[in-house]
Amino acid sequence: MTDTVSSLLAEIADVGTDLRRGGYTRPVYSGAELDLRWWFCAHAQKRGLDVETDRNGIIWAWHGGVGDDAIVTGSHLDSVPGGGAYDGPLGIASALVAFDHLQARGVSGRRAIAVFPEEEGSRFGVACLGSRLLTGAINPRQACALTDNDGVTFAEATRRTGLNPGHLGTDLETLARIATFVELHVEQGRALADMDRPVAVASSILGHGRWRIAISGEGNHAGTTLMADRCDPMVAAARLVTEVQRLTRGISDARGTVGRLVPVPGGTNVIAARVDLWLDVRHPDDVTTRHLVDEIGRAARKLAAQEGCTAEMAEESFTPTVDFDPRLRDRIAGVLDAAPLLGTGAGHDAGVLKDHVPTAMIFVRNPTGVSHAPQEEVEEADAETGAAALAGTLEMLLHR
Ligand code: HGY
Ligand code: MN
Ligand code: MN
Repeated sequence: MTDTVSSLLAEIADVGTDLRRGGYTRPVYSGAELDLRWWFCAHAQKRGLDVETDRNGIIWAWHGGVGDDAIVTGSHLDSVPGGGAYDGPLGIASALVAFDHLQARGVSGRRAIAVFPEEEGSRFGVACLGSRLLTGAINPRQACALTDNDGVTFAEATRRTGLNPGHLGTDLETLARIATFVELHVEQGRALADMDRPVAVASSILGHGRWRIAISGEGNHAGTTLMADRCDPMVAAARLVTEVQRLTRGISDARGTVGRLVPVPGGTNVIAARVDLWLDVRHPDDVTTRHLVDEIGRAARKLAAQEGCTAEMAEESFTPTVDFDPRLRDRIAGVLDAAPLLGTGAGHDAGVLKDHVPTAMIFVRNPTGVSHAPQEEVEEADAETGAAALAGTLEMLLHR
């Protein structure tokens, strides 16, 4: 096989391009993401891997047949709206090239590549939905009821891909097959660029959660409603966004983001009846995260009341801070030329799997440090270095 990580990524460079936002918009089970799933399966079959899609929509490509005690790598193919080319696909392309290296070196041992659906939670609102279903971290009935912006449920989207939503849920048999899971991912920051190193091994993942805040007021006509007669949720929402920034800035190392705000009904000449906004809060200490979110909830209710509105907040997902197993972490750093250890503020399926199977991550240098935007970057040489590092890691684990 003569594929390189860059040549593989070049094959999908036109899939899911977003001309309005820039970058890529590849929601789970959309045409674009289904095209990427097909692309991956074709490459896996070309390599003689046994390919199956499990009942949670996770694709598994097996070397050495389906069975226990497998060394597994993988990542995701779905993206955020207007995302970069590497967040997810770099891990998948690197896994294919790493398998080629192992094949060329005659390395035996059962291994697999996994592609997890809805890692970003961009379509149905819950991040790492596939790995949460696999591990039982989300109730399948709750997952089935999740809806996208068009009101399509996750159950219906699952059904349209040929899977039975009634079969979604914990899959201990599949989990038991994984001896170790290692995910390669583009670094979502500039630490490696500043260190002038190509790869790092993950030490931790920041705890993070998502909360939906609905601010309800009185929808009315923009021209016939005097300013004194308004209960305008958009005004309360605007003040809340700056209050999130002020409260979060008061806590070192906390991150608070409102990246999505949807007025209902959303007309230029209409005072909104309701504004839905989504809050993303992260901090190394989960108790601090909870306290900050509680403060933001109180601020939301207070700011809403000032405008004659009401505010309700609901948690959509929460993932506690993850510290990767130091022994596995250090074993991998050892075979990667004493690669630096790096914490990350970004969530990953590896973070969900960590409490169920031995799990690790490898990060590849991103010269811009930007992610979840078109400016995300990985240089060709680093991409190949990353795949070689993954191959070396998998070989070490296969010869454990
Ligand atoms: O949101 C995250 O941290 C990840 O990119 N899903
Ligand atoms: Mn990712
Ligand atoms: Mn991401």
